[in-house]
Amino acid sequence: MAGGVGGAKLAAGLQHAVGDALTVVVNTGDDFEHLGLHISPDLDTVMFTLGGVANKSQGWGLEGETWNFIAQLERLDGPAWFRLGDKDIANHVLRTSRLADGHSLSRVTKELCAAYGVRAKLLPMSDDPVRTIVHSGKLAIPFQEYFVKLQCGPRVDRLEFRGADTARMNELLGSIAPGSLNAVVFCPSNPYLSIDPILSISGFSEWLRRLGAPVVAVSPIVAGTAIKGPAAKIMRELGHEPSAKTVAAHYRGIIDGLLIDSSDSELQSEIQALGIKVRVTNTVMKSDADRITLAEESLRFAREVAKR
Ligand code: FO1
Repeated sequence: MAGGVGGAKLAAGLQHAVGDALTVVVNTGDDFEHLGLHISPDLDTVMFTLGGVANKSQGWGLEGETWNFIAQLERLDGPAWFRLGDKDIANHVLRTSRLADGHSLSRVTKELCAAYGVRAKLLPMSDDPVRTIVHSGKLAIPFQEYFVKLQCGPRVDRLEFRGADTARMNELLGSIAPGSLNAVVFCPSNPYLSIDPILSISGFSEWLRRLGAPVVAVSPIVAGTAIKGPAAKIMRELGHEPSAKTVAAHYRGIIDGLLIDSSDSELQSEIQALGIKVRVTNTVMKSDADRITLAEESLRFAREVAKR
């Protein structure tokens, strides 16, 4: 299960490890309509990363991008705050057009993934709309305005996943037979912004339990901070201490094991006291090799957890 950048990196490592045996359930709470285009940022980040064409330094969008469209949009006083690269626009236009033809987001994702040579199966968490809304004081801020326009500035009082109560789980998940998976891995994405929207879909947690597969998560918090993004800031704003222990407590009852970074090894016993098994390893992925090593470590850990 994955959201944006951190999740996509481990998903790429898992794809290297198990190829087309991998299914990635991707958050769509970041999706929004912009300039008449349906934009699915996390699906694109995972797809580009698994297709080997992601802009690694930026964390989103395509490598080798040009920006003629957004420069012209700026000249026209259009909403250039959400930067759309010239090649990236082809992606959004095609997705929007296929959706308008009545195809599902899953179908469109499958077509785009084939075009980008992605071997894993990417599944939007739902084909129905779910939108993350950030409640800050009296404001209800649509996610991309919070994340990009406001640079994650506003204090998060509450997160709403609008539509989650009526959204149906991706129906393709129903075709995964209980007992058929070696592991479920929560990639090191933001627990609140990327994993919770997926878990909020009615029926998802029950489906996960019925699968009977060991569920392990990789902590996105290392030494009290997030590698990238607002996870630590949101933890503090929601009244928690930013640490791998908070991640463990957040996933308690859903995960069987948590992989934490060596720099957090002193948290191992506290987390085990929560009834969650712990693996201490390097969870910071600086290279492709790191992604593969962490992926293989996660799968080994899941097998161990399953045996106990
Ligand atoms: N993130 C930004 O911080 N600034 C941007 O201008 C921006 C543009 C953008 C365009 C397409 C796309 O798929 C993602 C984009 N992102 C941008 C990332 C996006 O905000 C994602 O929601 C985050 O990566 C969080 O998942």
